[in-house]
Amino acid sequence: MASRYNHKDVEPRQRARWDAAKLFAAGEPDPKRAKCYVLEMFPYPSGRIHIGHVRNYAMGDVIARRRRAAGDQVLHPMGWDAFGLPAENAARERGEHPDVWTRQNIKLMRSQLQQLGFAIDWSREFATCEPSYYRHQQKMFLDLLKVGLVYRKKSKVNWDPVENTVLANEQVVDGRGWRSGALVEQRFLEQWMFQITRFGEELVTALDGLSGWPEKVRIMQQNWIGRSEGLRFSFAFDAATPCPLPGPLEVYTTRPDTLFGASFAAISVDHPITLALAQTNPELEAFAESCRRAGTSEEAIETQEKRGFDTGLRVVHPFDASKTLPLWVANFVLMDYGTGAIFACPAHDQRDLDFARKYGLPVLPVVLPHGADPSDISIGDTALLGDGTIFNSSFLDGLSIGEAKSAAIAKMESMGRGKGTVNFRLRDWGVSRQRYWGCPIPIIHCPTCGPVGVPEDQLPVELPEDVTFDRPGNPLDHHPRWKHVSCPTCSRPAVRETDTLDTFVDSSWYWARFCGQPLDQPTDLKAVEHWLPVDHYIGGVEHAVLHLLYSRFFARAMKLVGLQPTHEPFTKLFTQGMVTHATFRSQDGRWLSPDEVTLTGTNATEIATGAPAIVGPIEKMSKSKRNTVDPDDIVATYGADVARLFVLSDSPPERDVEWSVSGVEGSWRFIQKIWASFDALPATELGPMTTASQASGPALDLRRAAHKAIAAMSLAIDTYRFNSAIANLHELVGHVRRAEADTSAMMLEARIEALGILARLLQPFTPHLAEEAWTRIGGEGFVAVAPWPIADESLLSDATIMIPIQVDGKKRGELHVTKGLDKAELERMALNLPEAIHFIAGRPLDKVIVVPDRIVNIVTRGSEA
Ligand code: ANZ
Ligand code: ZN
Repeated sequence: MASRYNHKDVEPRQRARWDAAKLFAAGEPDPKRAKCYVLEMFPYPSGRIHIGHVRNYAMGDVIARRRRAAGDQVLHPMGWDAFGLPAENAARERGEHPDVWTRQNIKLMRSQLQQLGFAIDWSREFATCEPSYYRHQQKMFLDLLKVGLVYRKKSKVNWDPVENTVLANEQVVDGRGWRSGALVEQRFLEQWMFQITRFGEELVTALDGLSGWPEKVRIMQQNWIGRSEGLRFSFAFDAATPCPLPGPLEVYTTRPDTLFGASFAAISVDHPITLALAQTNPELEAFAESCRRAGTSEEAIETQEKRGFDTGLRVVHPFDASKTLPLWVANFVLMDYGTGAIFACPAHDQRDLDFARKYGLPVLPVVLPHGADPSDISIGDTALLGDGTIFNSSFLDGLSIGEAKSAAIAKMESMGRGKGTVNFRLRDWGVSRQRYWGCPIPIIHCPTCGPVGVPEDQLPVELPEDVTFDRPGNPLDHHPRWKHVSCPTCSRPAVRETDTLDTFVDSSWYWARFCGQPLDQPTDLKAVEHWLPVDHYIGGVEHAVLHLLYSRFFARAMKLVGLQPTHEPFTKLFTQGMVTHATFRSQDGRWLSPDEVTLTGTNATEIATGAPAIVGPIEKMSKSKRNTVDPDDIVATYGADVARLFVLSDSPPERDVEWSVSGVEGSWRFIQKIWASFDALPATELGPMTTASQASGPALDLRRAAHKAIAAMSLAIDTYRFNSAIANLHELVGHVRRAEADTSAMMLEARIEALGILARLLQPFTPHLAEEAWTRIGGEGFVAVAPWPIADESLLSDATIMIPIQVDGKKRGELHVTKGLDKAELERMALNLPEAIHFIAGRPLDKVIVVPDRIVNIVTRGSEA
């Protein structure tokens, strides 16, 4: 009698077995085994898990489970990125203490994750808001301070007026706070800085070695770091128009080859010379002020119209003393890039050209496009950006752009006027935040001694619990007692630093702490030596710049102070797509959740009112658009295995997957079908580790299908093609079911072998079902730790291979055939291939060269191939 698969019974029972056996504890480092550290970006405990989390952790879990079964020692931990603003907002809005709010969320989300059956070593769980974690972060801060990687600087900062805090440049998106969306203001504040630029060069060059990272992420990192090679040189001021400040004007350029095309020089509205001139020039002051109001961040500037102000000063061309250039103040020159001053060559730079056209400044081309005639080069509104040969440029004439750059730099250096330099867009990382719910910065400010590190034996500096959120600003600052202490050096009254660390710091090194958690040190040296780097790191592409860059910085900084051994923390990186869902709106614009509408064809009706509803685009699930699904509901209705299977089916994992009820039901039916294939096995003495080596005919076909599934799925999982792996599962299950009609002993043997393989292949995807199935067919212990099946090569031999088909030595098509086909057969197929017929184009054949399993080359008469 066939039994229906009941997830409500199976899933909790199997999880209880795993827990009792502590199956997923990583254990002490075992140098005799291969290790595999699988990590998904740890969650922020915002409330409940969403379906995107399910997809993220399901991917990591598939890898972790497969590697464990393959014999690796696997570390697959979980923790909580628990500091951050939403906790403080909850405190402000609901009067709940951030700590209480955070812990409640963690508790709920932990139980949700556990329900999904992830093979996680929960014994290593921690939250970054625990003093037992952040004390080590404070110690590291002091360690890095000693080696100069932490320093203090008064600097212009991005101020988020809604969050009342400083933002890193990376956290400003299009001139707005990345979280609040508020327009960012510029302020001057004392800041604690991490000197990420010390590793600027290395952070770029090491990208080449990160072959396990998506190309697009490497490019994003590279652009962010923005390494450029160029020249710093100085303009002397024309004696007729002396500068109010002493010294020449220093500029930075990446195009010294275009120097003879210079038409003006320009400085930032915040340049010291601008500030000096503005003191006596109210018109300039007004101009500068209006530019500042429009925003001086890179993003703000890119979108603004170019505006300028002629200072009336002139500078002398460094290569031609007879020529002077006007000096402008321009809104597109950034103060904190290069030197805050440039020379402009409008012919070969669009920004410069726009500016020159607007203010009637000269445009002189100096790069002649290949093949162009110097006499009819004219430039309209589009700058010439392409390659070419230098002309109109005295000693640079005739050189390529690259050669001219080198020659101009050499000349400038020999004149003692400049130096070839490397410049980075990357800025040091300001980490001070005026917030309560973050890691306290372990510094005491003494009026006599200045900033003093909190002595190590007094760490951690814990957050006070009794804080109030009834007024804006930092509760640590308002606290009546917390900040008042005595100076560790001179014992006089002093105050604590009340800024806390940017929460990106917390997530920059947690991967090292998971390896081992000694009480008195940030890392366990033996454990980090064993486990690091992380072998598979999985998470959202939204972290492609900030979080990954900061982690790469921290790896280097920690290595420098001897806390862990690796430069690059993550060997392989996988960025997964999102889970999307249809959206609907009522006629009056209310968002409707998908279960509030019925769909007939492409027409939607709001169930409650019977009125037609508007079908919106398919979008990332979000609460505001009401198109979310709650993983708890899915688990309750269909089971954890269905949820896991669905989020990995259908779409390649780097792409978005669209949630649909029919899709989920499809996964549910598949699970029923899988169970039926196990349940249909008649009683047998044979176990799931059987090898049906005597099989022939259809039984051999089944064996082949099973072993091909092993090979295909192993590869698919190892290359993050989880959807293909699931497609392989479908094929194998189909084959097993079709074989059920054959009740011969030989087939029964092949079937038990196939089912034994199937249970082990299912294990990473639908672990509860796999465990139940394993037991059903007489498997011992846990399928979760049963050895990963190994494909028998001899059974793969009829696997299809690709054979390139050439016509006269050029590849024109391919044949996908079973291995081992003979010459005659291959020749016949190749000659019948439409692409081959097309390229033979009716010519008589000279010969057909066939190398079985490798290639077919069709040679026509008269050709040389
Ligand atoms: C002259 C020139 C001629 C330039 C030309 C470009 C093209 P990257 O590659 O991003 O490093 N620049 C330098 N400092 C600047 C600042 N503070 N604000 C705005 N622009 C600045 O960019 C370097 C180029 O950007 C430099 O090379 C400079 O313009 C400009 F045909 O110098 B160039
Ligand atoms: Zn002191």
